[in-house]
Amino acid sequence: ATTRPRVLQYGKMPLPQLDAELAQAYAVTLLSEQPDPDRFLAEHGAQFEYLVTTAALGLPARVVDALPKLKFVSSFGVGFDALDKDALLRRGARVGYTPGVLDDCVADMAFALLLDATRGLSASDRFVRRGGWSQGRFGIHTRASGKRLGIFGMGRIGSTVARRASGFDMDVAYHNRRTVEGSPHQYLPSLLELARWADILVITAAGGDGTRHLVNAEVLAALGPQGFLVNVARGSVVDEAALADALQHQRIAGAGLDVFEDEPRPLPALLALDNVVLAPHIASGTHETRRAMADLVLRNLAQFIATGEPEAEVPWSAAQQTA
Ligand code: 8YV
Repeated sequence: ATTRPRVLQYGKMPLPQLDAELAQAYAVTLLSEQPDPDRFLAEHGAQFEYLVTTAALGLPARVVDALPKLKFVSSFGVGFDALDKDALLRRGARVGYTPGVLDDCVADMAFALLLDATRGLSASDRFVRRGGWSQGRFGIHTRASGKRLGIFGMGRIGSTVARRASGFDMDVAYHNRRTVEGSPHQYLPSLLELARWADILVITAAGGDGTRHLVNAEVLAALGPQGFLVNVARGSVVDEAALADALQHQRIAGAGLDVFEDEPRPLPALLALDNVVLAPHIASGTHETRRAMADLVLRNLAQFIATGEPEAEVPWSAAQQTA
């Protein structure tokens, strides 16, 4: 029998089947199950060239620095803000990820949150369950169709959200680091102007230092008391304390959030509010999409091992620097 390549798996995958498939194809060590992970790394770190992680777990510098032979990281997810870029570049390790295959489900979730927040669907469910219906009426809410939809971050996911919006007769404008060539939508040169223009602001921008807290108290004030915020990107893009304050004092009308600054701990102030819908980072969490992401994680790893070129590589990955 041929020996299977060694793989260090940083933690459990968001699709249990993938844990089994990795263990079948590779000699896998699950780092999170080691009695003392740091000691394991110190003693055995030099044995591993390949590592598997997820966008949510990320990869800290401490781990990269303990893997002197690391060549390739296959990450489950499209976000790469939690992978330590500097440590990986120093190591010369390349990084595969899973863009494209989750756009539809993330855009679907943006619309689910948008419709829920504007129509009060989750609040209405709580109302029915607590027997409120037999006591009185549920309040009236806000129409979603025909509204102005502002999209912050016009990448693959943002443009999929924009396509959905046309079915709701929405007017779409966007803000992005740069204008997107060929986009039929109006570009607004600042996030503040987009917030001022929009009835509903959807965040589909990358996380990381470049977007940290860009949605702040000023942007929320510009969105205004009739405005709604939807975030399916990263919690770090929004100043969550400022958002909770704006929701509490009705400086915006409502919000739908799939992501938070400190997951899995949404700011406690949010839990008490009826005008915000809270989801536990599930936008990509469908059988179909998680399967497609798992397949790409496996293909990236197998192809890197076989050819030295993964199918999909993060923009700053080592090879791209020299390309
Ligand atoms: C994943 C995500 O559910 O793709 C991403 O960047 O945040 C989600 O799709 C998550 O990363 C799984 O760990």
